[in-house]
Amino acid sequence: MKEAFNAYMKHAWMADEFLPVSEKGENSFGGNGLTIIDSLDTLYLMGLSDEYRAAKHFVEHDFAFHGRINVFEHTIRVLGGLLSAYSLTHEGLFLEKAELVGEALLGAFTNRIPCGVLMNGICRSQPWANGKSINAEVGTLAIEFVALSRFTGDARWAQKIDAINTFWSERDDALLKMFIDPKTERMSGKATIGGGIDSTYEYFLKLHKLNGDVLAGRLYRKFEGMIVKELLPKSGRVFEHLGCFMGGMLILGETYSKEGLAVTETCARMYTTNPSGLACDKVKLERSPIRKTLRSPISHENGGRISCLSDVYLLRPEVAESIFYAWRSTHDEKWRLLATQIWGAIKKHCQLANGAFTDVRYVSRDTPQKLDKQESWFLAETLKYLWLTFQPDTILPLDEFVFNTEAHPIRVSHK
Ligand code: DMJ
Repeated sequence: MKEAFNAYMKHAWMADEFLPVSEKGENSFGGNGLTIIDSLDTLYLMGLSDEYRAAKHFVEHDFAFHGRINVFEHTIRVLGGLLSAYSLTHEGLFLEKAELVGEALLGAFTNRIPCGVLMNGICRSQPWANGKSINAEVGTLAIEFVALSRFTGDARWAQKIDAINTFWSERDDALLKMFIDPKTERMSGKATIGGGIDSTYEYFLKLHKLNGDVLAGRLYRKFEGMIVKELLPKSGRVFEHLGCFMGGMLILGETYSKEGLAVTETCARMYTTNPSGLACDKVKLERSPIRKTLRSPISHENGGRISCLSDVYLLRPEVAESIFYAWRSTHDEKWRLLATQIWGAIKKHCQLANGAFTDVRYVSRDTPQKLDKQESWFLAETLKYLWLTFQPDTILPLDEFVFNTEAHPIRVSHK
């Protein structure tokens, strides 16, 4: 974390993202210092005090919330990052800035279903979504909005989430679909557990854990059963790395923790069975991998062959995340061994001489090729979950904190 963040500080300070091979920044999210805000809590938790101080100084003196706002990404990374920093430090500065961000995000609600993009305060959809909102853009605001209302005492954000949850409860008889028309409220497209829908399901459970929301708890139980029946990684299925968060979600939900642990094993195999030790971003499972259990954390014997459909590793966190939940729920050393193994491959293939880490391609070969992006989620999530797997459970106990989908811990309301 220290090396990755220092490289960003040196070459891309205040830019949204870091291109570590070119050694320059890129303002892909409106120029709001996204990487800094996404990294705040990790720096704080790991005790990297010089870097944390610089990041806090940025929030205090340089942070402005402007430009093209991606409602989903800015909610989970910027609003979530600020609320988490506030949850951990109780410093009013972070809540003040979170409120500023929350105020702008309210512009997405010209309808009950929010739009995906704000251009100078005007609602737009993602260019590729044909006027529709993406499911996860609608379902993944709940933790941040409800926490913001609780911390500020201003109910406006929580009211938006109540209205969205009513929308879900009117459609809870089948798995959710990818697109929602904000005007007609019609849902269309495919039902998956991968990108575009993933975190909607996660947030039902986490909102229930955050404040005991009864409707969210009921929705989670209903959808969880359908997910286990229809969307587990099984033979013949295509599965995205993004979908691997499902292991951790099922473990946290407890009813299907056995299935969650099995999903996590399968997802870990996406790394351990690849020659580079890094996972492909999308795979096909050739034969049911969750029928048997893993005998050794580094054995490749269980389950079927995994073939690579998208030969890149984008520093994604979902497998490290599920391993963290698996560790917390079982304390079985095999999860720490898997985390060590995954971390070794990341360090070997993704780290550059300047200390930064980058996305890579050709992970199905022995030696992947370096691309040119240090994703901000690598600092917010991947490194945090790997690190937490080796910390005592008293660091961020799961009955006191809920992690948003960008791994930003928010304190639950009864604590
Ligand atoms: C992160 O921004 C979040 O975890 C999100 O929910 C999904 N995509 C990325 C990481 O892969």
